Amino acid sequence: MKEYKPLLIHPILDDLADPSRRTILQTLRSGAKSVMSIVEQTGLKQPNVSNHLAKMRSQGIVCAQRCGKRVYYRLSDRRAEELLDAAFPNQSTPTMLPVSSSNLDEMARRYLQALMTFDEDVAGSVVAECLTCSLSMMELCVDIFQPAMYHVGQLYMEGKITEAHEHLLSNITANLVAQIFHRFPAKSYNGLKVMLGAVSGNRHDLGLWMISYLLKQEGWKTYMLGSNVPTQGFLSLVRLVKPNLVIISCAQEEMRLELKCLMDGLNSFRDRNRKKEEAQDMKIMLGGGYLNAHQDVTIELGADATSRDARGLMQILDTWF
Ligand code: B12
Repeated sequence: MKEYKPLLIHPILDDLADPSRRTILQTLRSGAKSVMSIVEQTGLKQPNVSNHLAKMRSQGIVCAQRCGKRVYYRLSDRRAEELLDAAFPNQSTPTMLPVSSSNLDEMARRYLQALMTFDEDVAGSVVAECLTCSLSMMELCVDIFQPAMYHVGQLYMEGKITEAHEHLLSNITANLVAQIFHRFPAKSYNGLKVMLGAVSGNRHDLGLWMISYLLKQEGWKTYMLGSNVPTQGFLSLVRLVKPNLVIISCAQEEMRLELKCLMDGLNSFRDRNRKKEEAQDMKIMLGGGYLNAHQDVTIELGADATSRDARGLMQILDTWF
């Protein structure tokens, strides 16, 4: 005779009988959400949603994850998703994607879609999902945010969004980058100093912020000057701090003259230092949109290296330090 194992009744089945919980669980089928976005999507009152989420969390049906100031809720396991699929077969469930390079593209597409709602909460929920899939800070920056922002540039060029949209979307992304940074442990100080800045006139500093956070995580002491740094001020800070590495970002050809001034100043500073034998050598890297399109300029201006993205930059640093 065949032996049947007793079926464990998942607590989610009780919850499906309650209309509010059913609505909340249905909303979570499309991925992690904050309380506010559940409230917006379901029309339920916020205390009601919070109450149900707290109870379902204690029963292990949903789990919570903090991303910056917000907490995102998602279905706790595959079984809960399967039960919901069985209960509502007509509505497809976008399943939680395991991390693999093939679905990083899909996540990037979803992040871009979320950005296009112009809603920080919605974009945050995709990032929360990426975190629950254990994406690294590097993957989030280079494989999710960067392609999405490049696409934003494309939409701007095609006249589909305005410069104000560009501002909003880069601020949403910059804010999320700053928030996720605190989710990853940083190594202890490695004894190395890096100064980062965008050449005078260049207001594009999102990529630099990513690099700055990634280096901090690796134990570097960072001096992040941000966007549009006046050349003379940049040079005097380099003389004062004497970093081991200077990272300069330049997005457009129009800034080439300023970039040359900055590079000439940095090169004469390190030539003087090289004559003093006790002074440490300082490496200089150039990058950003302009250098990505004109890599030869790196050598021409006397920098040591360039890279198309933060991942390549880290690989070069591994060989230097
Ligand atoms: C967001 C954005 C803005 C924001 C910037 C906000 C901010 N705080 O950064 C705002 C709205 C201010 C802006 C303004 C302008 N922008 Co704009 N902007 C963009 C956009 C859409 C995304 C840039 C971005 O954040 N990318 C994501 C980051 C992660 O990528 P990244 O910068 O390339 O950085 C990575 C790598 O390059 C590398 N890297 C970066 N720096 C360094 C340094 C070193 C040493 C190394 C090794 C590597 C490295 O690592 C980073 C991480 O992996 C781009 C589109 C694009 N294709 O880049 C246009 C883009 C750069 N902008 C452009 C233009 C024309 C402008 C404006 C003139 C008008 C406009 N479109 O609004 C002004 C100019 C302002 C100025 N004086 O600088 C053009 C430039 C074209 C060109 N080549 O001349 C682009 C390409 C859009 C386009 N297709 O028209 N912009």
